[in-house]
Amino acid sequence: MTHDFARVRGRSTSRLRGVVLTVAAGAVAIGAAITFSGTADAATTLGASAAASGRYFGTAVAAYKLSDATYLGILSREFTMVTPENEMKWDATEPSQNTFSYANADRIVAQAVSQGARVRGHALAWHQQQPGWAQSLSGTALRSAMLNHVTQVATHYRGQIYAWDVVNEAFADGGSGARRDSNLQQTGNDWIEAAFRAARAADPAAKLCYNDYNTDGQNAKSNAVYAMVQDFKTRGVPIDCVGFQSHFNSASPVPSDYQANLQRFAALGVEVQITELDIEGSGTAQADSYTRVTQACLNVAQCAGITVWGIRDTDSWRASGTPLLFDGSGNKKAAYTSTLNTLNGAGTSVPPTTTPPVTTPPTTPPVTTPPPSGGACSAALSANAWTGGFVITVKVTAGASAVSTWSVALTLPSGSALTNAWNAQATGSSGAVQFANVSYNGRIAAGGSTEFGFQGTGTPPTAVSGCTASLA
Ligand code: G2I
Repeated sequence: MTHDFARVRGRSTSRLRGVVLTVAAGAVAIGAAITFSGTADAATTLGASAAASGRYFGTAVAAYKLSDATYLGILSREFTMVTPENEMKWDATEPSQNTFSYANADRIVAQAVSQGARVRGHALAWHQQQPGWAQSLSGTALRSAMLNHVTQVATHYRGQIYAWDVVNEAFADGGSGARRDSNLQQTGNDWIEAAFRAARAADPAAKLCYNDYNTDGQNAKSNAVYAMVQDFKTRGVPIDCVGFQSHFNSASPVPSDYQANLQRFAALGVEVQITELDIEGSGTAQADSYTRVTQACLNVAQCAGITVWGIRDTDSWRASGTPLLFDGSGNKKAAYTSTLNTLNGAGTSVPPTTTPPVTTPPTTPPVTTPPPSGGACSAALSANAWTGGFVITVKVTAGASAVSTWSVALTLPSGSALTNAWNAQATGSSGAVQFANVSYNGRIAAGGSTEFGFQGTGTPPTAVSGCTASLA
């Protein structure tokens, strides 16, 4: 099977640098008068710049390139979300029926964890890159095999995935608005919702996305996806996000209604994500297109982040179109600079509203601890909990001065355990735990904020016990 994009796609300067102030939640402990001037520097990496508005900036990653020092250097410096380019696909993870192969995907997940990035899982059910044994199945046998695949893979990565592309590219191109005719579609029109239900049961904390291409503007195909998402929301089929691949070139430029299209999906109550961005071209034209896409995401509160489909042009699935942000030598292109600058203009944009990734209503209402005024930093916690587990988002806010490092302390209830964290380095997994900044989010401008999160089993904590920071 081939992929047809041809048609539509086509400082503050402080004299007290290093001073550490500790502020207990709800109680202010601040030293004598400290004076500051100036404002924080703009962030200098894609990930840090996106984090300033609560978003991520990701890339597709190939496991076999992790031994390339240039590649690994850019990956770990710039990106806060990682998508395995091929390693989580059906042919890679289940080469023989019921025999699972996770080594390459696990390497990518381990790299993501080591650099404090999150992972987008891609993809559980797709008509392409199916193993031969699945291609030869049909009907009930294929349906069962597909659902078993979804269950097994989502279970293997339970608690480690920010969002799964549960179903990829299930709609036909062109004006029909029909489902793509595939072996999966032939198992019955309800195959998509069956896949989403299986994924939710296997990993209740992962956001579940539908992902497609040629749906980046309003057209017959995106209208059909829209109708499906609306229907799923109405009937309670678990779906949390829609991925817009955003593969662009001169034949298929960034649609004029790109932002409006993202916004209309967001209005359905799903998060929107730009999942596979690449834009063929060079120079200013390419840079301007990247600006448009980036600004569109920043302008839509529910746009959680942007993932580019590879690091250097030479890493791209369509390398000849030089569609990425770094050249073959790993140098930053004009498109990189325009993207970074656009992200850095985002300081005042509204952070995305997150959809609770849970099937059952939260058993613990969101709890916040009031930010202590005048402290070095404060931290506010919100919880989404379900029977047996929870996801916590913590907003760390700098006080009247910029900070360069921070740490948040809290105590997990007895019997609860931390399973993983993102945008922070965790110490401890039960009882008293601490979360320190990672390389790209230590610096917070005066009055600014950043977010990190963690996941655990048992019952959620309801408050932070303190926030400590070094002044910048
Ligand atoms: O086609 C671009 C993307 C469209 N949306 C879904 C994505 O999953 C898709 O990614 C591409 C990968 O970038 C390619 O790397 O999916 C292709 C397969 O449909 C990937 O190509 C495959 C080649 O077809 C294989 O021959 C090769 O063994 O990559 C494999 C690993 O390099």
